[in-house]
Amino acid sequence: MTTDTSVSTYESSDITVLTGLEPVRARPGMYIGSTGPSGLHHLVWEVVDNAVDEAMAGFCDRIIVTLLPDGGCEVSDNGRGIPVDPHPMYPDQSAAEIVLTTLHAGGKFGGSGYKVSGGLHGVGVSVVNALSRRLVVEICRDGHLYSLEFNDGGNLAGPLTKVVSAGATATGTLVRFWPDPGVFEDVTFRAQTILERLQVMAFLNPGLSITFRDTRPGHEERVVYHYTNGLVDFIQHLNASKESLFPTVAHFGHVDETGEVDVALQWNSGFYENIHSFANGISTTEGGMHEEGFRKALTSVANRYARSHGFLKDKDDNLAGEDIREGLTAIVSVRLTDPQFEGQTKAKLGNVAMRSLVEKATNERFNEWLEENPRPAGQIIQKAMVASRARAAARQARDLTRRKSALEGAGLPGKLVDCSSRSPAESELFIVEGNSAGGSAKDARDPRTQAILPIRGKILNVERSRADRMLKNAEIQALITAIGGGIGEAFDISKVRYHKVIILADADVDGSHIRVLLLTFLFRQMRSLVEAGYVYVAQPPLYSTIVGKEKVYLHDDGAKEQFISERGKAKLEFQRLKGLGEMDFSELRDTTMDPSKRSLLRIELEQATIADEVCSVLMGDSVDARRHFIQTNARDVRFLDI
Ligand code: 0RA
Repeated sequence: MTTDTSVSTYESSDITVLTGLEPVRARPGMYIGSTGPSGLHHLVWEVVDNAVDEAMAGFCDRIIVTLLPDGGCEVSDNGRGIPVDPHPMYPDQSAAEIVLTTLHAGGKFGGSGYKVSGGLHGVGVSVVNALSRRLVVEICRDGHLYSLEFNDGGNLAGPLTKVVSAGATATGTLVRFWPDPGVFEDVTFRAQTILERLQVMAFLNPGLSITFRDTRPGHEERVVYHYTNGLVDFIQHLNASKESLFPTVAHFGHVDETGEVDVALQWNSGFYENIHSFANGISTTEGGMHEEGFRKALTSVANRYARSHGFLKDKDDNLAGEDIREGLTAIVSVRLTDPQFEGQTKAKLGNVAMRSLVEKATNERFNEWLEENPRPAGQIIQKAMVASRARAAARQARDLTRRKSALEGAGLPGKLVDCSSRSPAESELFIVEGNSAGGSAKDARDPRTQAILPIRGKILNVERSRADRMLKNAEIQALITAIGGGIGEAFDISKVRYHKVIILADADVDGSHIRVLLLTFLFRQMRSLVEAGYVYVAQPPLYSTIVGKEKVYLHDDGAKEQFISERGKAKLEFQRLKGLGEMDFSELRDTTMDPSKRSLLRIELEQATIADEVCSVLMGDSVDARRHFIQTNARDVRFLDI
């Protein structure tokens, strides 16, 4: 409330009506999520989705995405080409102009649109135009090459021009755009982000060839994704770093009047389930109706098979879904006319019809597959039965821990030095390697908001152990009780006691190993903690130097080089810091713990499939896969950092 008593008059001239593409520039976040890196890449997805729509409709089999030397991005396809004839309702505008300047005009334009369409927000390529400082479209159609150009967020630079006569049969669209630096925090595209997405699109659209070319100086590379076996290739790719239980991949599909579904699945010898679902080519990371139908049918088909083939006797309980899904890798991809995306991140499919479609397909076709493949079928059931026994043992171990902690009183691990605040939003848990460092951290902390959990050396590798063994491990138990949200499918983020869980380990090789073990545990057992952005890695500095009377800490070699270059000629001596254990409490506080001085790395889950793969490669059984990964990614700082 203010005490301002001035009366404001409201006139029609005060009301601003946003026309054309103005609303997009006024609120970019509403159309592309954010103006950060994710929003920037959204522009690429929007254009590529249009081209993929053209492929899904059966008119295009080649897409080329090129990052240009001057920072632009070009997407070309050999589809029908955006129509160029005058629009019946707006005779002085070409259809292409309308598609590029009108919201929601995209591929559905003209009524004879597609059966299905990607484009998460359905806003189309006009949004890309609105958020670009320049955009050029070239269209091959009717034997001609047309060109159309826009500046400064979608202002037409001139009318559609017929450039030359192309080959009589060639058709296609090329969109070249330069994101507006006035809109985006940073207009630099990241090749890896684009590659990962293009690969998934190629898996979901068998036969479609997607080429990525980075022609920016210093970045040069060219990659072609082209899979003839679609989801089967996808599953083999996901399981490549794992030991599969049997060589075949089950693959089936079904079409009815509500849409179409395509499912592929295989099991590996690991303990985690790995289900990825898609709707119209969009990753539904929050699941939804299609996943629900799949899980339900999978459980009932497996139980029916187990009973009819004597694996389960009359007196035995049914196998639980989670036991059947142990080690499962599956892709469920549906296509439908009007997808409803719900959930926190709009990544959950809400169309009820998809539940029965997928359930029916899985019930019928997966059952057939089991009957036709008795050896793998037996292996699947046997693995589920072992998982079921292990789960019973794990329950016992958990009950035992609960009783034990109940006897101990508060129920928190004895080693935890808790903070006094009871508000998770301001509380931080430092997981600290080694007891001596734990001691310094205890002295360096702010006791109100910072808690310390010292752990002894390397925790158990959860990638290679089942839940029962995991729960018997004292370090793991302490972590679970300290964090407070439980584990696995039952993990409840609302019960978590800290909104920052910070891993504090040395900057050396052993420290890296501990970080990876802890991150593997958190990713596998508390995934929503990672997804919520609650997991951090502290970055203790590698070097210190004295300037005058002040001690300056430098995080890594890069920071050291920069520091030297900024002081041209001063004589500097650097001390290499050895480890957390050798820092006294004031050093630890100033470099790593004090929120006003420290630098933390937040762990982000960019793509669950990639994270899963990295976990299995680095922590799983295949030594060859690990060696290959380390050799190929040794210079990728993303993986060095985590
Ligand atoms: C509107 C209508 C038609 C195709 C397209 C748009 C179209 C858009 C893009 C964007 C990138 N590549 C594209 N390819 C096609 C249908 C055209 C027809 O019926 O001939």
